[in-house]
Amino acid sequence: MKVVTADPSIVYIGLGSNLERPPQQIRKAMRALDELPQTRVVADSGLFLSKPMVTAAGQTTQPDYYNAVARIETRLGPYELLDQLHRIEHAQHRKRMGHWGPRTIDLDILIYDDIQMNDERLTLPHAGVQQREFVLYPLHNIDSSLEIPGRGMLDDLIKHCPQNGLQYLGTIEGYEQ
Ligand code: A4P
Ligand code: MG
Repeated sequence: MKVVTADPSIVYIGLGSNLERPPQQIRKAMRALDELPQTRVVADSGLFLSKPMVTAAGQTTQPDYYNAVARIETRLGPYELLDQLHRIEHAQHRKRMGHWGPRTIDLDILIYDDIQMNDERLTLPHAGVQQREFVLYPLHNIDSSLEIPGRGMLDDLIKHCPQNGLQYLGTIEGYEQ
């Protein structure tokens, strides 16, 4: 009998934290991603410091965020992967103070192969990727020639996305804090 092993999917995960020693939260989540079944981290963006997004209500009183992006290869399907991300979030005692509020760790599926979909559990690519400097610039560190399915070429999207004070801090493992 022939065993057929499909190629793994290429997926980009966004990591964000602004509570309880964020660089350590990012480091821990990155390691947890690499330990997921049938999954490995093949590249990361390094660590970035970013200003919190301003909500429609104009609320900005929360700490700055630490952000990073990981490129993973996985044989988990999109929903299986989403469940695993929620498991990692819970393991890191995620507290969520409202939509867009401060959090110990937030893991979003930014891009999953070339899938474009929108249902009650999952929007792919993640809604808003093309406006977020803390997503586009880290993605650019991994692959400057990337195309975001249905949204455009990363190079073009970045031209219309101000850095808004985004700072590159160096490698995730090397950053002291
Ligand atoms: N969901 C749908 N699509 C996806 C996807 N592609 N990846 C659903 C992950 N989840 C997805 O998410 C709520 C629901 O979205 C999930 O149950 C899932 O089924 P959540 O993470 O539980 O809630 P949330 O994080 O409060 O909402 P959301 O919309 O994910 O918020 P965002 O967009 O992640 O924004 N400022 C800076 N500088 N850096 C940040 O990282 N992050 C946020 C959170 C706000 N401001 C920020 C940052
Ligand atoms: Mg989220």
